[in-house]
Amino acid sequence: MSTVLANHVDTEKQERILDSFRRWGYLQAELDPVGHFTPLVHPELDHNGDVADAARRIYSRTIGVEFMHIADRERRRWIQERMESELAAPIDRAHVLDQLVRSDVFEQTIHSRYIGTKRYSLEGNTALIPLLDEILNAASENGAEQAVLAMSHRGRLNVIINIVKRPAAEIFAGFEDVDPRSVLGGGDVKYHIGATGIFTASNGGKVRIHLVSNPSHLEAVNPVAQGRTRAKQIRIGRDGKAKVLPLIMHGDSAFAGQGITAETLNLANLRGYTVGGTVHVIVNNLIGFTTNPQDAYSGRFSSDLAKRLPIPIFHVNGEDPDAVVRVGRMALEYRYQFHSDVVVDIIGFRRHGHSEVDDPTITQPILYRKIKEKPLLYLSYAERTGMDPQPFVDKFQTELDTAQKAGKSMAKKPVMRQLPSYWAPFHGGAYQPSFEVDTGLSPAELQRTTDALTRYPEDFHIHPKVQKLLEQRHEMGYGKRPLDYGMAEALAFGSLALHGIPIRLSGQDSRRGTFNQRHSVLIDIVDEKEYVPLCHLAPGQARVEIYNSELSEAAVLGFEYGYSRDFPETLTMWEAQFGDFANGAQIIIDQFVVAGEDKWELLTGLVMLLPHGHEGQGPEHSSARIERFLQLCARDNMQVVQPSTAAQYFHLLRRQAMRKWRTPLIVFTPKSMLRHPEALSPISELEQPRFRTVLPDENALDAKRVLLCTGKIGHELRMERKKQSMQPGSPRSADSALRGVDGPAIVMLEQMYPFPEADLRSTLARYTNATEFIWVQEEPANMGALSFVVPRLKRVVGNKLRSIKRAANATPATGSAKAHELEQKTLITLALGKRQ
Ligand SMILES: Cc1ncc(C[n+]2csc(CCOP(=O)(O)OP(=O)(O)O)c2C)c(N)n1
Repeated sequence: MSTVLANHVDTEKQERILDSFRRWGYLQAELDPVGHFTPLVHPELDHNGDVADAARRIYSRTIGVEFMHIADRERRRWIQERMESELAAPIDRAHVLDQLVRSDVFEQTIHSRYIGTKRYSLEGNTALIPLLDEILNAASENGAEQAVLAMSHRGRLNVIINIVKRPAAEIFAGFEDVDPRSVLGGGDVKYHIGATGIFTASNGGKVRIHLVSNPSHLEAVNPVAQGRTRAKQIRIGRDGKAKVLPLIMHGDSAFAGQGITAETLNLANLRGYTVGGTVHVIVNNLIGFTTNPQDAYSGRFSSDLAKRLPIPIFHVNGEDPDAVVRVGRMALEYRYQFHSDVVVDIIGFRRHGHSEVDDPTITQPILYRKIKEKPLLYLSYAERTGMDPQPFVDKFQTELDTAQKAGKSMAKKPVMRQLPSYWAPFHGGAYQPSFEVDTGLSPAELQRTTDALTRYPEDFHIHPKVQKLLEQRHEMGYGKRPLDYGMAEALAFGSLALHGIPIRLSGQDSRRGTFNQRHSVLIDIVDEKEYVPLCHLAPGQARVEIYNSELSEAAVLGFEYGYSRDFPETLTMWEAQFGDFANGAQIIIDQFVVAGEDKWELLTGLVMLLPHGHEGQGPEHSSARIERFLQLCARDNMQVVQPSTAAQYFHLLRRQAMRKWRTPLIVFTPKSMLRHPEALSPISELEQPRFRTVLPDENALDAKRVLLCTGKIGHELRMERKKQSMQPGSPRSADSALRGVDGPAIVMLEQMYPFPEADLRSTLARYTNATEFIWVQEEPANMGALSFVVPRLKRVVGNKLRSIKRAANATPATGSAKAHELEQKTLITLALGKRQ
């Protein structure tokens, strides 16, 4: 490609000058329409002459591009050539003007007709609309058929009508707040709700747009959008990455400040998470609520964080719509050329306060005096280009008037989205026992799955420990030794995949398993080649993906939530390294997983695997915070479960995948119990029909004291009870087999929510001699399931209920292993009480 500079550069010195501008030119670019952001003086740009002038025109006008940090020469050259050349095709200015009119006039109309209502106007950055329009036009030319968009409040309604192409009447209906009864106690504000629509590109191509629903929590939607994109891409197959484009918009303060931005950028090139490049647009108004940039980010640009990746960052002055459109195309083409993330930082201003009811002159009086003088962008563009905007304005105003009338008369709150057809078989809502399906397998099916799970190629050099493990698993599958959790899980995954249900699991070190329990990926000890038995079960099986994730909780959980949103038929799972770390993803839990159905009527069958249990490993390797999950339970919004045996875990996973009820599943998983004899299961339990919400103690039906518990403590109580009854002098030791066990009954609550009241009632009714019921937990009194289960258990057993637990504490567990043992012993002794 010949460049406009080619004629000027003929000496080495000239080449060096040019290179300086390529490297630093963006620092002197004229990027800020309100002059808040003065160009830097940079000594390496202090040159005169033709080359310097030409280079300055290219690299220091209204576009500033940071790209010299990219090591790959081809990529740098690609950008240079495009920056230094004339445009391949002229910009359709009439179209740009129309876009600007639509963008500006929409805001003005809402402003004047719904005075004092928040909308988070785009004014000051209305060139975002022609930017997105150009990106989508270019995407369509490159084969895009769908785009997943994510954005916060700012300009969202504008994007919904002008880019997603929802009828404006729906937005007006939102401002009229029609049909409030439909959302009593639920729903969400209008600038958070998602929307779908069809964007028609200038080449006639249709791009289906999915604007992701999001919470107020800024940037939290980023990984969700990427997970959704990945699911859509995988569903399509080979051309998925070209056909589905992710496009995420950010506020400048939020992009710089929120940690999840960094976590999400880091997913870009990871094999389990890549989406072939995300287009990021920072809708930069150089302010965050009342905070100036110098208080919001330490670098010069909000976008500096993006330099963690070798990707280009295009800054563009939002008052130069031609430059904006040019950058949009360049960014999009770069994404398609290099399958890379790319950032567009469109710099404008914010015409009003943070919302329209907020007065910005209190905190930025000088800036807002300047802003007051700024003309609307469509007017300045029309003047600069010599076009008459009025016909565009009249046409759009008429459209809006008609839409407002239609919106006012809407009887129902409009639903701005259409779910893809793959959601048709699934449903949410309140739990019904009729949702249940049988999850047991015949011995023949178990053996077939076992064979496939324990096979590997003949020339594979297997680690001796793994070889032994596979041999043991083979014996487990054939009923020659009891099953542990690792094999129960493998059989659940394998049997589901064989029946066409895809599996996706990701988390830190999930391939091997934090506790050395999974071994889903075999590593050849000679060449480190990988072999995944779950992917070689049988021809025609479903896809199985198990990934080690980056060391993040929020972004990875958000990604898997997003994936589950667009792949409801996949058993999608996120695993925490220890459940304690799940609170790093608290925003994703609270705002998406738990509340998505209530706020947006959007379902997920996501599974969260959270290792839990007090094992003397200190305050941060003990608790997945059962109490917090239980506090969030209402209206059957999720399932909270702690399976106490390998077989229960097997049925639980299969139940989640096989039912059509799509509700999140929170599983507290074992650590020390993973291979503990108490938690192993005979293979026959995999042939049983279903997961059981309550496990009775069949050996102690005549007990006077009934202990109710969940998880590891139940096993510990049983072990101690056994030990005591074996001691010389114990009445139990004489004729044990005939009389059942001595001491209290130990009943396991396997599912805490939905609370299995009917199952508990029928189970506990069998203990006809029982005079006392005790809830026993190893967690401190202010944690664990206690405050959730006690009132519910009282409905079943009345006021006979007592509880035994650790004293209330600020942390879940002691830092001393010995102190832990002492505490645990006391707890168990108290619970077992005097010999009966
Ligand atoms: C995680 C989080 N913290 C705080 C807020 C409150 N809040 C809403 S908008 C906003 C300012 C955002 O500034 P910026 O990212 O620059 O976007 P702008 O509103 O200027 O478009 C803040 C602090 C929030 N929504 N989310």
